Amino acid sequence: MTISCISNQNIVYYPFSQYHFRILNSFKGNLKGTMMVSSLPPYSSAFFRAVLLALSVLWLLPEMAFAKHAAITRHYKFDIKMQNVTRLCQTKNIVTINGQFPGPRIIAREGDRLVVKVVNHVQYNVSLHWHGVRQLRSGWADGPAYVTQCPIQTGQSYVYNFTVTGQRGTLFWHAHISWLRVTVYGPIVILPKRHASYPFPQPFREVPIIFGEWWKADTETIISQALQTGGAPNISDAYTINGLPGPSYNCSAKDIFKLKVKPGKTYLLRLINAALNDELFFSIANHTLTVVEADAIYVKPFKTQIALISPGQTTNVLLRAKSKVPSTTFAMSARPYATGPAAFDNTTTTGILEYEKSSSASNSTIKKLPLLKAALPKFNDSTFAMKFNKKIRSLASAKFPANVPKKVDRRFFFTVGLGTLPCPQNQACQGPNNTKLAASVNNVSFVQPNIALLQAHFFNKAKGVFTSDFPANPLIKFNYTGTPPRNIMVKNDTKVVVLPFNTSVELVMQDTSIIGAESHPLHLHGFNFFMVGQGIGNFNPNNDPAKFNLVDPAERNTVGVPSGGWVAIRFLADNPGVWFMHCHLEVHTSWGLKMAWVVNDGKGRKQKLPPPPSDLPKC
Ligand SMILES: *[C@@H]1O[C@H](CO)[C@@H](O)[C@H](O)[C@H]1NC(C)=O
Ligand SMILES: *[C@@H]1O[C@H](CO)[C@@H](O)[C@H](O)[C@H]1NC(C)=O
Ligand SMILES: *[C@@H]1O[C@H](CO)[C@@H](O)[C@H](O)[C@H]1NC(C)=O
Ligand SMILES: *[C@@H]1O[C@H](CO)[C@@H](O)[C@H](O)[C@H]1NC(C)=O
Ligand SMILES: *[C@@H]1O[C@H](CO)[C@@H](O)[C@H](O)[C@H]1NC(C)=O
Ligand SMILES: *[C@@H]1O[C@H](CO)[C@@H](O)[C@H](O)[C@H]1NC(C)=O
Ligand SMILES: *[C@@H]1O[C@H](CO)[C@@H](O)[C@H](O)[C@H]1NC(C)=O
Ligand SMILES: *[C@@H]1O[C@H](CO)[C@@H](O)[C@H](O)[C@H]1NC(C)=O
Ligand SMILES: *[C@@H]1O[C@H](CO)[C@@H](O)[C@H](O)[C@H]1NC(C)=O
Ligand SMILES: *[C@@H]1O[C@H](CO)[C@@H](O)[C@H](O)[C@H]1NC(C)=O
Ligand SMILES: *[C@@H]1O[C@H](CO)[C@@H](O)[C@H](O)[C@H]1NC(C)=O
Ligand SMILES: *[C@@H]1O[C@H](CO)[C@@H](O)[C@H](O)[C@H]1NC(C)=O
Ligand SMILES: [Cu+2]
Repeated sequence: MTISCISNQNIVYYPFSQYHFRILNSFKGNLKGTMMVSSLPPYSSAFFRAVLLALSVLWLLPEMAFAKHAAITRHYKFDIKMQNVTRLCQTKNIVTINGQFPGPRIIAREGDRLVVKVVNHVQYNVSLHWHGVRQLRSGWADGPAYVTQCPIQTGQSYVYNFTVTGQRGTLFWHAHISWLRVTVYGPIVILPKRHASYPFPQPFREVPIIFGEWWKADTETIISQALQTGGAPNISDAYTINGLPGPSYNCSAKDIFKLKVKPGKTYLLRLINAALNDELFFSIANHTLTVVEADAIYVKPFKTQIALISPGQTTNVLLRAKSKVPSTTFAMSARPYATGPAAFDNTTTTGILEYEKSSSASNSTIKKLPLLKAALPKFNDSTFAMKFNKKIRSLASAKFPANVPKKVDRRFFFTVGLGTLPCPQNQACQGPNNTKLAASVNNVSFVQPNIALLQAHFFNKAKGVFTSDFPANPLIKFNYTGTPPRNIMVKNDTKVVVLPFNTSVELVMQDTSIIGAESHPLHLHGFNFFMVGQGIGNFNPNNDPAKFNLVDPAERNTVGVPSGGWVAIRFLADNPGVWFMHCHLEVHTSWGLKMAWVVNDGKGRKQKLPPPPSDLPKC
């Protein structure tokens, strides 16, 4: 059953709006596609009640007829267009979807098909990635430019068509070319199947909290300047919560995200880190968060005052409002967890949590309430980071098992970190010792090809595009977390690892101290993996595997390789295609900290990648 509709995205992200899922909560079991409304006035609940009423009547019949097999197709139309947006006293023309910043919210239930028609009206080449969606046998819809598709060029369009299988929670979508994701991003909300409930108490409201990063200058200029000079790109001017920097920045008194809560109620905050280059600590003053989900997988609930969330990660937390209306408001703040050698944006973004007074209260009394500050760890608190990441465990229940691969077919050991490239002749470079800064995996700094790897693979035209000899181990062994070797030059190349279908993979990723140890949030496309182990210093293949957690490890798509340490992951290569793996600090991806896994077709009918859709963009 297909429903054609366009979503009602305009209620989101208004300064002072609550950005609540009123739609979801009003619809309850009756969520059906999205609404045929393209442009709405700023938030008006009366208006929405009217629309919802109309829609629920409209959908009453199909709802009953299809109650048994609930999976449906949801259509979205994404127009990529420029929009003037003012932040920090400056107006900037940014790339957006449908003129919205942050972009529209995608809502689906587990099992639904999503069909997103993307039309590019801007001067840039663009592709979109549905971050964390497994894309089972739908690799053509994954989106990283020159990996699974050529970019959508100006004036062209592409339909992303995929189902959401075996996932529920929060993910997000973002541009996947150059640095355009700085403004091109939005939430993906995956609800449980109809009549399925959460493995935690049903929240009263659900609220996406997307962290972003804002530059006053043009970010495409910033990254191309940096790649030219070989130096580090200019740092951002602010972080944002749902696109709003908040009161700690100049000119931002009106650009504050406010969350209004009712006393005694429980809220589900869907945290998403869409910042380009910074892992973030997040805390709400005088409130405790209960983590219930990470990367669209339920986790064993645990309480914490502070959450750590890396770019590319999503985390659902429950927030229980105090039972009585307090006489203060509470800061919801985020600032970076930073371990690297480079300068970073050390500012703090703040939203405000305030309690709704019973009906008669006026605006002015709320405004006068003092704001309680949130306490956050030191920027380089790696002890907190390690502890927090250890607490994230799969539910590993009968209903939500942790299917950790127990046997391993192939083992890989990858170093991840920085390095240098020689400075072109007749140029001065800003990297160490007149070099260009670079980054690599096993000393291979990935060079983007001119056509998509997946096309080259599918049509047997790899020659001249990529080679299949990506090293399974570092070519030169050294004390990865000790004194770096004399030669820290990387080699740039386009190499992949080829895996037979259903290979069970164990991968240890080891940070290096070259130029500086640093935490790297590594993101794998096409799979969830289990984080079976982590540690500080060099991975020890004799002692460390015995300590691996094969019972209830976190199942994720993005994991922080600890600064000066290692992480071990396992995944089953059960999805044919070409799957990108890269650091989700965009600057490191730009420098080459990326590679790809080619997973061949299996023998079975349902183990093969179908041919590309006819509208797949051409290079
Ligand atoms: C943005 O502002 C500039 C300068 O005021 C204007 O020329 C341009 O048309 C605006 N663009 C959009 C998309 O509104
Ligand atoms: C999406 O993919 C499904 C399965 O391949 C196909 O049946 C459907 O026609 C596609 N829809 C569009 C709009 O391309
Ligand atoms: C980056 O910062 C440098 C030094 O402050 C400045 O000269 C340059 O113009 C900045 N680049 C951009 C694109 O703003
Ligand atoms: C904020 O504005 C004040 C006064 O104009 C200025 O001194 C200060 O440098 C500004 N701060 C930032 C972060 O721009
Ligand atoms: C909130 O503040 C109250 C009063 O100071 C204190 O008793 C309580 O422990 C605090 N709770 C949290 C979660 O910080
Ligand atoms: C942020 O960095 C600047 C420049 O290095 C420094 O002057 C400032 O004290 C730092 N602020 C914080 C909160 O650490
Ligand atoms: C509260 O503020 C809104 C706009 O910010 C205004 O429309 C409304 O009249 C105010 N209500 C009271 C009771 O002051
Ligand atoms: C963390 O930063 C502080 C300065 O803010 C420094 O004194 C300390 O050595 C750093 N710790 C680590 C582990 O780098
Ligand atoms: C830069 O050169 C100096 C002297 O040759 C050397 O000691 C240092 O290790 C080099 N640094 C890097 C990052 O290559
Ligand atoms: C690696 O270097 C670190 C830091 O100097 C040192 O503590 C450690 O013992 C070294 N490890 C090995 C295996 O040599
Ligand atoms: C690869 O490295 C060489 C220097 O070794 C450099 O000249 C070339 O521009 C690099 N290519 C890319 C695409 O980065
Ligand atoms: C856009 O992509 C096409 C195909 O790869 C390429 O030929 C063209 O140079 C790109 N244009 C820009 C502005 O990057
Ligand atoms: Cu990195």
